[in-house]
Amino acid sequence: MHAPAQQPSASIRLSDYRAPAWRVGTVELDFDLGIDASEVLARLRLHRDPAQDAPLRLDGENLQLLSIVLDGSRLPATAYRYAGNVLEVDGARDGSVLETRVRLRPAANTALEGLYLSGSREAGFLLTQCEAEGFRHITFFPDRPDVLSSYTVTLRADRARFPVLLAGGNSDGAGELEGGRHWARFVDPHPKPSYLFALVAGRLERIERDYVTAEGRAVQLKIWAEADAIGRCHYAMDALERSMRWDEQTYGRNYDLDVFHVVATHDFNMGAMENKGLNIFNAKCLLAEPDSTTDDEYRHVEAVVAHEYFHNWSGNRVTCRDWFQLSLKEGLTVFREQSFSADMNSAPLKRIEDVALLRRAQFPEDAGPLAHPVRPAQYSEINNFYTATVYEKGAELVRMLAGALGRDGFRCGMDRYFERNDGRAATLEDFLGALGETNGTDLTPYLAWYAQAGTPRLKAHGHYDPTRHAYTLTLTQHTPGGHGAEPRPPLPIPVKLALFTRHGDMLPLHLDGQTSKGGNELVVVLTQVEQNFVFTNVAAAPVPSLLRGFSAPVILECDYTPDELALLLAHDVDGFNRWEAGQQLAARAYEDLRDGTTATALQAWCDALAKLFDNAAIDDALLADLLTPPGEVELAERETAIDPQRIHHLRQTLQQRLAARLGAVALRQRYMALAAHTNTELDAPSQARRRLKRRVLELLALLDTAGACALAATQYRDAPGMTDRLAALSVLVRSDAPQAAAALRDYRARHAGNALALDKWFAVQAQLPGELALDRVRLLEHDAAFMLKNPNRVQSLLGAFVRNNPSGFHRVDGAGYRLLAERLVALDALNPQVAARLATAFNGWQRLEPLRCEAARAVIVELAGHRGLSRNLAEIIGSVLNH
Ligand code: B3K
Ligand code: ZN
Repeated sequence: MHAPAQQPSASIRLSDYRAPAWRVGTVELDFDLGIDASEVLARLRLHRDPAQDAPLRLDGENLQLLSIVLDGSRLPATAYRYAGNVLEVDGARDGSVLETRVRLRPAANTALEGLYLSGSREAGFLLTQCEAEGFRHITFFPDRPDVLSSYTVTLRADRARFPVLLAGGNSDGAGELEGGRHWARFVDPHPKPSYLFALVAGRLERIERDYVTAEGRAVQLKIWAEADAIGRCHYAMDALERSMRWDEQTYGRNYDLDVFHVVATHDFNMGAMENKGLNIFNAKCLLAEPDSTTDDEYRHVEAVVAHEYFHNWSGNRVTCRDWFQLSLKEGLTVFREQSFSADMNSAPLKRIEDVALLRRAQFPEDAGPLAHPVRPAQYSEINNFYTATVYEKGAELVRMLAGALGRDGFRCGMDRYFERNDGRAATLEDFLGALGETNGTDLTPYLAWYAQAGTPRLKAHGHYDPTRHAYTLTLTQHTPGGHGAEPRPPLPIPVKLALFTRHGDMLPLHLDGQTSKGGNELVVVLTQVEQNFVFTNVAAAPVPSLLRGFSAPVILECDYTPDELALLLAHDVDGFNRWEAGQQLAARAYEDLRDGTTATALQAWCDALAKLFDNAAIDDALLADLLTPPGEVELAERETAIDPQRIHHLRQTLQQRLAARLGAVALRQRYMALAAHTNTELDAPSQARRRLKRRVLELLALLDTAGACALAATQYRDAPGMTDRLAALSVLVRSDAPQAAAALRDYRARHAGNALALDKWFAVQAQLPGELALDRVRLLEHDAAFMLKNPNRVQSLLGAFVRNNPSGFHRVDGAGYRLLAERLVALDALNPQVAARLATAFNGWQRLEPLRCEAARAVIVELAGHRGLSRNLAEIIGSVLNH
């Protein structure tokens, strides 16, 4: 099962896809549930593909087989073989019924895949996680997404220990059994793949709400959580209702069962899971209340609730043929969630947040050894492909398609896609086909985006001809990297653009050779390696605003002067591009500092922001984002020999210069004005004020540390909610302030019983910049509340350290790398999925400066040689090392 990293593990290839030789029409599952041991009886009605002559082979991992019965006869040991995670059965025919009985050990399942225990043996509850291949840890089955079956599930358990019994689908009866036991049955009328199966059993409380769909179906919405958490589920209920209405109005999609269950658990490998009719959520993506949840987390809860709900159509009713098509459901559902969140909140801020995430998480992935296409061609462990590329870049590709078709065209195409593929396991070709055909457009050129890794570079060069009053924009594309010599055809790149006068006004656009649309913004699509676009009637050399709204996931290289960027920062009406101009200018300013060159960009950046700082018309939240330069990870992407501590230092200096330009007096005044409105309301202006207040305090801390820390200590003490409390705590900790220790003690005592709040206590300390971080992390690992077994806790301490704290993790002595490697080995034995995700922090080590590069290499080589690594971790380490 566990292959050492040096040996290439068997790869699954897209090109090897074959339709299943055996399908399962109906499944009846009977669970006899217990914490230490559970038994599963599965009754499968089998259908054979007459075109294939293959024996019946079912997936099954770590299953203790108790009995096997085919068409009513118990099979002798000679009639089946269970080896290498496959059960092969002789004598099955089309229409045969196979019954297997297996025993599972939920409490011993630390991988949190299949059936497992959340929480303690005494008080915890049982639940399942099946995507991608967890169902084979529950019973023998053709565990692949193109086998769709009708499920009837019966749960039996002790009533006192498991008062609540839930499975996906509609309720189909419940009752008492002898000996204090009870049962409940669920029937799902919609055939589904095995990865969407789920059950939950234990002591849970619920809140509920009646909902009537646009089509008139009465639905009970029920959110379940442990007693101490149920009071924090009301925000998620509201978000769920908003999501359901939005999908009805925007896509005409209605919910399709009588009940929709949502369950919160503290033990979960990822954010949440869209199981049919029974979504299961990591508590951190569901629970929310002012005292322990920040504004960012509130928005995240809303987004994840929406994402999982939207999967009911994009993923569940229309599912994926195979896991190579994962982005068909994930990219599309992220895009749907992004549109929803933009409608519920501020659209430009949402766009800024999403592009910042893409750059922080996906661009580095796409530039390093873990790069893969949105539709990968092969994999060893599918759980390693739930990546920023499949999700976030995948969403960008859907956004380009939606943009190409326009609002109505996209909606018609989506209607066609859902109708034509309802109840089917589809491919990306089905998706592009439906969208294109409805609109009489051939979208197949966009398939190239799905097939190649790497972030394309788009060069833009403008030339103004004063005699012809013509402005020629030359666009050139190039996608670097790629393993081997695969051809890299030009991609269709939609570039939304506008032209500005030197006074900051937008020009009406006349694109040569095209009937003018008469507007002052348009989209040109680059389809060749290089193309010229000529604009006429341009009175003077303009400043182009390119890739507005981030119309394609590329890196734009444009020879702007600092003044031109400052002009866009001051005047662009596209909120995203305004921010983007500021980011580009800040990056130039950073380079000025780094290279000791003339500080024109630095000056222009500071001057432009000083003006905006005094501009009352600008939104507080946008201003906060404008006052934030690109993050350390993003700045590192511009370097060749990366020294993360130097980058941290330079970025701090950059912000210090900005703070000095704004001035301590002005910063303090603005802080006081914002602090006068302190509340815990979630309306946009209140959230925006908190966001700006935090940024202003952070900037002040770089200028007048003692003064800012005094303000922070007061803010910490008086904070009515978590956003203000955590912001203040973070400023104190990061400034290494004398007040930090007391605040940390207070926080710890105040939130001792709240795991999610405690996670933030670990995370804020793991992000101490520089050399101080490692010792703090080591110390915190000995804290009684630290557990390697809990993914959220691992993420809050180790994840925050290795991923969000480059200057702390990348110590020149390599101690950060050694700590990570040691913890990975321990973690891998418990939970391979979490270990593998953490290990991606080694991505990009080849581009570190020589000392760190060598230190990292030595550690990774040693780790790769470790015997008995899981397939998950081995694949990541192998890829990181070998490419
Ligand atoms: N589909 C799940 C992710 C499953 C991850 C499996 N390792 C959550 C989501 O994207 O909605
Ligand atoms: Zn998803």
